[in-house]
Amino acid sequence: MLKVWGRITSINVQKVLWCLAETGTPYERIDAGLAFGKNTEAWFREMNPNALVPVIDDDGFVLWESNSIVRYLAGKHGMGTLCPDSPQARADADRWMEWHSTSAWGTALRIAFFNLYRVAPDKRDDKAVEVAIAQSIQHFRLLDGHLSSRDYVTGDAFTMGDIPLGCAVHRFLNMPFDRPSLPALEAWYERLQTRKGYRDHVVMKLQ
Ligand SMILES: N[C@@H](CCC(=O)N[C@@H](CS)C(=O)NCC(=O)O)C(=O)O
Repeated sequence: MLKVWGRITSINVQKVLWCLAETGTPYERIDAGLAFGKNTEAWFREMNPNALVPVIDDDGFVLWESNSIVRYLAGKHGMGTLCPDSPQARADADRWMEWHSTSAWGTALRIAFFNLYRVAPDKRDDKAVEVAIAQSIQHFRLLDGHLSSRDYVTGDAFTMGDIPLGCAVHRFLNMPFDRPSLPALEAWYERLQTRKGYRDHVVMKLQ
C-alpha cells in the first residue's frame, strides 16, 4: 500500500492527503517531522536527502516535493479529472500550482505563518510579518480577481491546480491579521469546503 511520511499539520503534507482523498486512493500515513522526528534520521534521508516531509513510497517508487507528488497522484489516479487530459488545460492547472510554490508571495505567506505559529512571541520578526502579510494580500487580491469569473482556478471544474492554493487560502483567511474583503476568493474557499477531502485534511485549527 502507498505510504506517506509526514505530520498532518504540514501544509505540504495536507496537499498530498487531500489529493489522495480526492482520488480515493488507500494509503498508510506515518507521522514524521517536528515533534515526531524521523525526518533527520539516516534511513529517512536515504528517501529524501532534504530531510523534509512529505515523502511517498508507491510500491518502491519514492517521491518528494509535494507538488510533484500531487501531479504524480493526479496523473495516476485522476487522469481526466484532477489532471486534465488536454495539454493546455493541464498546463493551466500546473501554472497555478507553480504560481503558489515558486513566487515570492508563496514564500511571504510561509514567513508570516512561521513567525506567527512556530516562533515564540518574543522572538518574532514583526517587521517581516508585516511585509509578508502585505505581499500575501496583494497576491490573494490577484487571485480574487481571477476567481471572479470562474468557480475554480482553471474554470468550471476542480483540478489539481486548486490543491496547493486551496491549502494556502485556508491559512491566509484564518491567520490573525486584518485583510480586505475578497468576495470571489471567499466564495471559492466556501466551495472547497464542500469537498470532504478538504474538510478532513486542510480545514483545521492553525498550529
Ligand atoms: N518544497 C517542499 C518543502 C517541504 C517542507 O518544507 N516541508 C516542511 C513541512 S511543511 C518540513 O518538512 N519541515 C521540517 C519538519 O516538519 O520537521 C515540498 O513542497 O514538499
